[in-house]
Amino acid sequence: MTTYYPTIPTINFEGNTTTNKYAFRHYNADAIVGGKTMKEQLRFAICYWHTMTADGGDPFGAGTMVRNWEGATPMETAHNRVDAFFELLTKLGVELFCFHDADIAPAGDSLEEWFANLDEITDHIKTKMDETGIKLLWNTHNAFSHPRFANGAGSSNKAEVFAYTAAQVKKGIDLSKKLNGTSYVFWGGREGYESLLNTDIKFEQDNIANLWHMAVDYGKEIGHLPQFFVEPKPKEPTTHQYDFDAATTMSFLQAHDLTDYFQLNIEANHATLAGHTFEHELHVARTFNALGSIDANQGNPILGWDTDEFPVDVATVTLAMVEILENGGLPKGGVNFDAKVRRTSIEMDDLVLAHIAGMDTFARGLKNATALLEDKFFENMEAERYASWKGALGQDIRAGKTDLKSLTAWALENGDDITLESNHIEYYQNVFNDYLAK
Ligand code: XLS
Ligand code: NI
Ligand code: NI
Repeated sequence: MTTYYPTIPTINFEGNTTTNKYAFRHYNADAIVGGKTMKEQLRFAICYWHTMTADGGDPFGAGTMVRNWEGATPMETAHNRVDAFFELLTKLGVELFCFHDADIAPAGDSLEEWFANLDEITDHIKTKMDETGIKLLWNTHNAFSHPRFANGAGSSNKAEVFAYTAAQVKKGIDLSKKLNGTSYVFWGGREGYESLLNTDIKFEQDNIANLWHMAVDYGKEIGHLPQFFVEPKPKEPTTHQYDFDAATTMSFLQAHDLTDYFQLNIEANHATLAGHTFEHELHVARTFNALGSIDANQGNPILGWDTDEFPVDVATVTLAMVEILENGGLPKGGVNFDAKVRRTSIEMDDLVLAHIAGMDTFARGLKNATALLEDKFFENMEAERYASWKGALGQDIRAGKTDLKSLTAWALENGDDITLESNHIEYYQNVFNDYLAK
């Protein structure tokens, strides 16, 4: 059988003193951390788009990547990619994957031809899944690249584009059923607007909600209802995206009666584009019981766009893992590397090395977060900070036993004697750093 990675062995755990670059330094799949294996805790997934179809091209220049799966026809390339993808997953020991319809099969000359190509390629994918035990975490539709989506998809000004998108969503759910996918993602793409001079926000948002309800209804009808996720992003490609951040998206889901079927897929780089931290977005999602999955990557603070770099920042990933552990894991989701190698990382083995880096960083984050939680780092600090709420006044307020009149009476008698204690935040930041060094 052809191998696309002839020089790459199966990647094993060797510890951080190893000099073998094709080894995990921290990720030890079967080691127990926090009561479960690292594999169960982290649920790694690899995405098809960056790993199999990105070529390193950017707005200033052509692709740079050297890839060995190009075939004589687009379909031959698509088939080769399936084999190369499953070889990569297997060698890294990653058991979940994600894709867009547009990533896996060429669009051909008509929608009918595209659907036929998708059927053929997913037959191939299914064979590989059966052979390896690798599972589909989520799939999605690409309703943003083709020129027809210039004005959005579900939010388009043209009903015809809405109908075309609906056909892609139906096909996506059919493929999810065929491959027994756990979840299905709606990322906004161009669902947003560039100018209010010509936009009716309520009209467009109602149409998006209508599309999502159709997806739920169709899933029920065919007896395959994946967990739906929305992936918030504040901008890019449109100036104002409707799913700006976790809080905005939750209010949209609540307003349109969709919270029973939709959770959030939080991407690190989208969080920072929204002016938040990754952990903030995860925490907000969690407070709504809606933290479903994550797109693991990181942005570059010096650049203001979605650079989708592999996650290597141990401090951020530690805080993200705290949120994931406090969420009870990501049972319908996973840690999906929505990340691409840099334009200068042109060799095939960079795909391997980049995923090793991301997996090791999350393994470190998991170990650090588990230690922080076991030591009650946050619990103790918060207990101290919120101590006054344990007193008689705080308990009465929380229990709903007070009103503005009774609290005014309290304030008139005692309010001039309020004293504040220090947060000692620098001390806690210093202690937090100890956990990163372990
Ligand atoms: C783009 C998004 C996209 C989604 C899937 O910024 O991250 O890749 O994850 O459509
Ligand atoms: Ni993403
Ligand atoms: Ni993104």
